[in-house]
Amino acid sequence: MTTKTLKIQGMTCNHCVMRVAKALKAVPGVQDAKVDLQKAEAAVTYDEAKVAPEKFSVAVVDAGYKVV
Ligand SMILES: [Cu+2]
Repeated sequence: MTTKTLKIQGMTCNHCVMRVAKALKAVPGVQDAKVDLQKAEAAVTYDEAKVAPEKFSVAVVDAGYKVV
């Protein structure tokens, strides 16, 4: 397992946090996603054999936010 931290742009409340966390956790190979509103960050724990981190930005954009 590997953990990668993403900088997320556009989150304004806990609802956004939930949306981003849900989107990231829905990516196959992702085990956990911890999203921090204050830091505007998401820590994604994933199986590097199953998923490439590029997929994370796609999931975040699909949820309506941006990875910076
Ligand atoms: Cu929000």
